[in-house]
Amino acid sequence: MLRPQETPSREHVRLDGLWSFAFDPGDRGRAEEWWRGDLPGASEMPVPASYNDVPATRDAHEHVGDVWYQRHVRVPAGWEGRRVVLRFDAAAHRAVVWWNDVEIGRHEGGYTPFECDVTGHVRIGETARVTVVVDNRLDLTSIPPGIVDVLPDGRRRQRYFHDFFNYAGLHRTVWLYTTPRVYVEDITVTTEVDGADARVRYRVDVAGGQVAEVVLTDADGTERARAATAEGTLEVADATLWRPGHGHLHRLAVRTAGDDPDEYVLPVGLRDVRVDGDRFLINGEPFHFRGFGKHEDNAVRGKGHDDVLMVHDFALLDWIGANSFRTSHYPYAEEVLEYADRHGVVVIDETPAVGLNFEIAHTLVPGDPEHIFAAVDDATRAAHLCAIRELIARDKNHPSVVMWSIANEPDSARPEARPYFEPLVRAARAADPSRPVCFAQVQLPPDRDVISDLFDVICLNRYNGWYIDTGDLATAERELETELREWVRRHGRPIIVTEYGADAMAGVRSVAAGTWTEDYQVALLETFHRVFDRIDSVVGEHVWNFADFATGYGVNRVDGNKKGVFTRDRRPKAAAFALRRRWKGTEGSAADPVA
Ligand code: BDP
Repeated sequence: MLRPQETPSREHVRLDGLWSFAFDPGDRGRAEEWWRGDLPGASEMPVPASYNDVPATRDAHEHVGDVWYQRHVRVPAGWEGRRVVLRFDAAAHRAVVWWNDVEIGRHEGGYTPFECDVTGHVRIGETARVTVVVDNRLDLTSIPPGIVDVLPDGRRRQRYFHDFFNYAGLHRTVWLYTTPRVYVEDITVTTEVDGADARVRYRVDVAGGQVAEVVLTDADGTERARAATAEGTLEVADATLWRPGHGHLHRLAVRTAGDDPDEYVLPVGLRDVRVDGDRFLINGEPFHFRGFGKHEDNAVRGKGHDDVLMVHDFALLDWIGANSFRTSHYPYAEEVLEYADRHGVVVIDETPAVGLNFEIAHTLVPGDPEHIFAAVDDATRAAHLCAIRELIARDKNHPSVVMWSIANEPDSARPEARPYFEPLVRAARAADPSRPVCFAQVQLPPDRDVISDLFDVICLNRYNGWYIDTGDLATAERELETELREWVRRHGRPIIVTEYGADAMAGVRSVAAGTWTEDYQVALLETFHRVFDRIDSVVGEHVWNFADFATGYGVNRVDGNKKGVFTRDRRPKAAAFALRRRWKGTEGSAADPVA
């Protein structure tokens, strides 16, 4: 799915800003058809943002159900005769959209975009009313899953099995954009590197017409290859490659035939990715992942995309010497991937399939199904499949993305996990044969896990010294090493430890390095690093987490999860300097933090 862009044939208007907004705790809006007029009792709500923490009430923070967004839109006069599209980069988690009185689209899945073609509804020069209802409920058919309880007093309470707050709303940009009637619908590129040369296989889907030309240029605009077919291979001799740390991008300009041609320009990174034995290769060279599992999370705006925070986070990744991150636990805003493409940051791209596991959730109540695979059904699997396909459809052309993670910590000990995952892995490979596929596995030894052999890379989330052998790093070190060696013996594949870490309250220090201190967090990370350095098959270390983040309430959470090496407002804890020392070889010093 192509992201809107401005070219000689395409224009767009961003519909970001303040929208009219109403909570709908009594579920009246759909029955009373609120889209037909102004929203009753409306307030104002910024887009993009999560709505939860903006109004400063507990009811807003904990709202479960529908909310309504509305604004008026004027279609520019110059768009007469064009195709007009309304696009939502994200609506968490289910949305229905109306253009004046007409329903024009609906979508499920809070982290991938959807579009509504409004060409037939648009009257140029007139102002239209756009209304969106967004439902944040997670149930056993949604990805991620959850359960909504209705309490004796009639209130709803949302339970879910993942460890981050269920922020909701219009988290990303809303666009109105135009194309010619014959338009470039999709482009798919895969790239291969062969010594100094590279190859770009491409396919262009044109709606209602033909491709006229496809031109590949270098970053400085020099033409490197050209074709006039919808599908083909472009050879680039002596190519400048995209590589970690060097986000060199070529451009693939596509033009359709006819007297009203559409033009689209896709950034392309020439690189390839392969797993060979226990190595993870980018352009044939072993790559070692250094970085984090992150979250889209910030004070007040929740999961609302924010360029300021994004650029700052990338600056901190650079400062600390990270070369990669995982989009735990859902697809991030496309701006993030584009930035990673331009700056050579490597990404493991994850679906929102987090919490397919009742064993670690501790939120079950009597009457709940015994395990996750007894609870989910074909609808859940269809939603999961759709999440995989939409992720790949959106992100397949990003050179920064080197692997798909199709789930985080599913209950991979249950025999039922295998028939559940087999078709999903197949679907991921069918959608993109060019990238390895993984999932992040929760603390289960290899003899208890029933699905890891289906995947290309063993990705392990490990909490030795924290949830297991709490406070005892000597035992943690021994058991972690024994377990990792067992994975090497059984699978012989590359291992990335996709999560390891400890909660640390910023400012709490102790010479005894007790749990929750900054000192214990440092000691735990160093313990893991000693083990990693003794095992060649460990090709990656992603600390959990980059920054502290909001969670639901819990007796082991103090105003959220504190495993960040930065605080929620991005101040470094001691662990940040320790990591910088390891990853950059530079003494991190509070007195000289930017050196
Ligand atoms: C892992 C999850 C992650 C949690 C983390 C933790 O993958 O989402 O936040 O544990 O407990 O199990 O901090």
